[in-house]
Amino acid sequence: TTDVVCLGESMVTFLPSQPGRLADVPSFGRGIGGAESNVACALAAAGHRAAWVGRVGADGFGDHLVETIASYGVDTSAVRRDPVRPTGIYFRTATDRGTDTHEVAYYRAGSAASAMSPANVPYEELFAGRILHLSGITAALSGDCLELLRELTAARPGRPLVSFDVNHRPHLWRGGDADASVLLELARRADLVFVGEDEAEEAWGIVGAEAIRAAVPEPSVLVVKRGSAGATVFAPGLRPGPRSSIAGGAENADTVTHVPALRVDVVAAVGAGDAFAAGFLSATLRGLPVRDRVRHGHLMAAAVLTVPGDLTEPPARDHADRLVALGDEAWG
Ligand code: KDG
Repeated sequence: TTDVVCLGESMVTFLPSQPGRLADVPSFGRGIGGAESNVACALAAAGHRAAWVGRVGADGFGDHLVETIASYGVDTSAVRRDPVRPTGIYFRTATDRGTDTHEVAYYRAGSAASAMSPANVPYEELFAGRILHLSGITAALSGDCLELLRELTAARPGRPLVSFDVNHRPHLWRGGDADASVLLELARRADLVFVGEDEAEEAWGIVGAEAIRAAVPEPSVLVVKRGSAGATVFAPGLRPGPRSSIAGGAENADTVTHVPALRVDVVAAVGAGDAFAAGFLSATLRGLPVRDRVRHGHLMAAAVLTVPGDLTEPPARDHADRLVALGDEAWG
């Protein structure tokens, strides 16, 4: 069986040849992006069975996405092709220090992926994994996409564990019918939620990890990411074994675990959240203790933070395990 099925829009990404304003960049190199396929690629690279389900155009960019994502070992057999709508693309800028805000120019309105809806996705494939990984980006693409996320997060028999990365993208919510408060509703319906402290404040006006937990009490496991300060996990008494350990035991009160991040020289932050989710999910599938789940997340994120693109080869599993096992003094 598949370990993790990821659903979302992937795009061909254009990375600038030099830092500076978008208006001044002379040329761009091609990469791929898409938060959920990034998670699938990182999971596959880490040795898990991962699938990506999306919708691309019947065009060369769609071919490129499917071929590249498949080359990571991801199962792309359930990807749908839209005969009319194009594959989404986006451009972004880089800054010299890598940490400043980037300009992002999306060309994805009316894309093939924005036409995903409860009527045209392959449910059997979506529910075939142990975990279904979704993100708030999809909710912003169209009314149909939002409906789809509501469908997929609804409690129903046979639904796999739902992992939800809030992924608030302010650009995408401008001018739409819905607003980012729906991300709170979706987060409450998931079993495992990833959210940045900064995005919770930006999207919901909720400040601090404890307040986020109070607003999102339902998911068994809530991971609040706090940038270079690390991450805080709220989870009711984790038990061993992948499924039960994700679902936790509702009878137990939350345990709260803070895990410092690694210090790295950031080249580009894009993709780091996806890598973190992949590391956390990978360690969860392996039934590792919560601290080590976060450390695996931090390790995968650190690798992506040091490259300009969304994806990089993760450290080999035994290497990652050795780094995760280092004492607290190494982890800050
Ligand atoms: O997490 C990285 C993504 O943000 C990037 O690949 C592009 O999916 C993307 C988006 O919608 O922002």
